Amino acid sequence: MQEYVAKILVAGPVGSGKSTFVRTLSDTPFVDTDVLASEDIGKVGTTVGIDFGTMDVDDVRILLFGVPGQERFDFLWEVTCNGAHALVLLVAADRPACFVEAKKTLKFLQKFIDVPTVIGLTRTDLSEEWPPEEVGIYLGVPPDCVVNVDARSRESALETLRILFEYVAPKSNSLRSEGSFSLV
Ligand SMILES: Nc1nc2c(ncn2[C@@H]2O[C@H](COP(=O)(O)OP(=O)(O)OP(=O)(O)O)[C@@H](O)[C@H]2O)c(=O)[nH]1
Ligand SMILES: [Mg+2]
Repeated sequence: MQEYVAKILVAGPVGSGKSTFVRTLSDTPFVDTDVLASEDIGKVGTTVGIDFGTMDVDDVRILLFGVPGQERFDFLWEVTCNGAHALVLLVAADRPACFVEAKKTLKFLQKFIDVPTVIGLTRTDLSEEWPPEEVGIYLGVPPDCVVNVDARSRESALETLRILFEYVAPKSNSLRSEGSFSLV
């Protein structure tokens, strides 16, 4: 029986890997809300609802909520961020134009929540890497809160959560801070 619940919001621009990240991590059947994209966004489907998955780590049940990337769904960002304990903002490294979107999304969410935040740079294998320092400066977050992640890899996605729980959250004191999670 899990004693604690941690609600994690997974946000970021279209195609940054939010649905993939939640699906990769979830131990329970992933709630998928993708539909066929009506325009060319470089992939077949896009999320129009709220992705949901869960995983248990020690005595913590982690609830993963993935929101759509499209700005027209920002009402879902606002609803879903309510009560979130932490934010994972994914940004695709091979789509530099999306960094502007990512910054807008972060600013939008920061109007509603002030929680430990990790920036996950995805798809770095497809593009020249942006140094985390530069991404951090651009997005206005400390550079050590920016990590590379392959959303398709459970190990890599777990590493992002590990950094969030064991490194970023203790600094902000707003998540359990003993660093006792064993995300293996
Ligand atoms: N090569 C590569 N592909 C990745 C990586 N991370 C995610 N992807 C792929 O990038 C795509 C991301 O798609 P989604 O997970 O649907 O993205 P999303 O952020 O949910 O997009 P929307 O719901 O449309 O906002 C998928 O095809 C993933 O397999 C990575 O690190 N490297
Ligand atoms: Mg999605």
